Amino acid sequence: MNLYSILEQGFPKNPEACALETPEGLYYSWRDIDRATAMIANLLKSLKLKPGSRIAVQVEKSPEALFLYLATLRAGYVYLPLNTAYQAAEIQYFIENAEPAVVICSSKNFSWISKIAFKADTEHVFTLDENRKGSLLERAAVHSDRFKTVDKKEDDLAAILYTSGTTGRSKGAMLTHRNLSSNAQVLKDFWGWKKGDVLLHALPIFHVHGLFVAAHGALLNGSKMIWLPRLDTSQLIRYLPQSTVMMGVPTFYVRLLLDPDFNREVCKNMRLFVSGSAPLLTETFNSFEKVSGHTILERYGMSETVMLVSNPYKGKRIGGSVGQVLPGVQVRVVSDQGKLCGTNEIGNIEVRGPNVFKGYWRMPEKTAEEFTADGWFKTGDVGRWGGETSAGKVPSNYICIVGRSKDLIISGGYNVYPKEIESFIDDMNGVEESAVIGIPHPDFGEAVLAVVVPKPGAKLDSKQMIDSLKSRIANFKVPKRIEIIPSLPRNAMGKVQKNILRQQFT
Ligand code: MCA
Ligand code: AMP
Repeated sequence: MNLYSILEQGFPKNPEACALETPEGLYYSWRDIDRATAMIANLLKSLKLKPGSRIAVQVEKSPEALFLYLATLRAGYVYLPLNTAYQAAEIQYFIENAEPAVVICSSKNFSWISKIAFKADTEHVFTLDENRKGSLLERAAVHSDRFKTVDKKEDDLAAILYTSGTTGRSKGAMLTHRNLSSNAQVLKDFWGWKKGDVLLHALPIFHVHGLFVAAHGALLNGSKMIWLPRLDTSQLIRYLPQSTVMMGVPTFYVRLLLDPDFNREVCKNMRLFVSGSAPLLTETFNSFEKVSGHTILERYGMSETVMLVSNPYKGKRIGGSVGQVLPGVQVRVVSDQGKLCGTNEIGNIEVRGPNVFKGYWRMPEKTAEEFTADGWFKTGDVGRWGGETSAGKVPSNYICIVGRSKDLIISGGYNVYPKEIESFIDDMNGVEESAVIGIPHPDFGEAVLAVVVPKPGAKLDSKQMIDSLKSRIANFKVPKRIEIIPSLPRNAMGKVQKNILRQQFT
């Protein structure tokens, strides 16, 4: 059992059919996917890596970046994608923690990334650029275009996805071939993938949403993907008439609605719009229905669990609810006292099933903490069955997410952990302490805002602080605004009252 072999079963009979199309006018057939992934898999095999070796990848989105992922699966190694926004300190942590045997990066970052990698005993560093250049493809070009996909056990690792932690450093969620293949197969039926579907793909491919939900869906269905390098609303509008399925974070839908060229006509061939990774406002859900004639299907997932809950394809999709539990997955809502919640009672969402990850990479204690004694994974999300949203009454088999027990901000679909940003700010000259909060943002859903207390007598310049953070952490984590105040509000226990700060600065 290898996830690639399962996806391959869905490839169309005609290998010359178009599998990927890019806005530059490049077309790749299914045969091209087979041959390119075979060549890269042969290159990886020639390196004689240890079983279970990690292949860490920080490259811009391109068809070849997708082939690299698929080749890693074929060769039986573990894929470790990294957000292209990550900077040196972040990359250093991931490489030191995961100890990849191979690192692949953009040529422009080779000098600093290779230094970090070789210091961490990585044996090979290759480059891959958006324009099909770089040492990875040069080296792969001399290898055979045939490769027998390596057999894997269902419990073998296919990928590690780093997710930031509420305390301490990021944790690598270990996903197995079974986690990913079972989820892809369930979604194929649940979302009614059918012959002739064309996926409009504009998400990044270093996270679950773009790589495992969107790309797996199209591959398993043998569907062509229109492969856009990033979100660009005019490109979406250009390609929507040729597409039937699109997946995006809520910002995709907010931006489409702001574009005067977006209308029903553009969506006339569309079958399905999926939203996830962050809450979709009912206002966006309703306006989208009005303007496009399509009801967005919202679903809910996590790096650790892939997809667990989704609004139905055929039944009623409800704004403000993430939908029903997917087939084969179990979800429960539990009170802080450990009692199962009934309809409309708010509690912690927990999940069990073939989709739930194997644990955090080299963190057995952290893994144990995140599971209950009877084997349920604690999502850190807070929700309820049924109840009511602004769209009306919600049936009791639908979940509504009402908040998070974890201190997490989701900005444009990217997770930002306040603790990480606070520790960077607290290390700055003249800073006594800080509190990082999320405030509503019309484009990103939530935006990062930092409230900072200066040391006595110190003068802080918020613009300079933002500039300094920009050079050290991924851009989406940098506060959009820094507010300087004399002291942070605290409760009787001495805990910072972030709810008061949110009220004050929203
Ligand atoms: C870019 N910027 C952001 C974000 N993205 N700021 C806050 N939040 C963001 N998400 C900032 C940049 O730092 C820059 O700031 C300015 O916006 C423009 O940057 P640019 O790269 O041009 O932005 P963009 O291309 O417009 O990107 C916005 C985006 C992108 C399309 C929303 O962030 C995106 O593709 N998000 C999708 C994330 C995703 O795939 N999440 C799935 C996670 P400055 O000018 O100051 O430098 S998987 C997951 O969560 C689970 C499993 C699930 O359920 O799916
Ligand atoms: P990640 O760690 O990037 O995998 O993010 C997972 C988190 O994203 C979940 O625990 C939720 O808090 C959030 N999330 C994903 N989909 C949705 C959704 N449809 N509505 C609300 N939150 C969501």
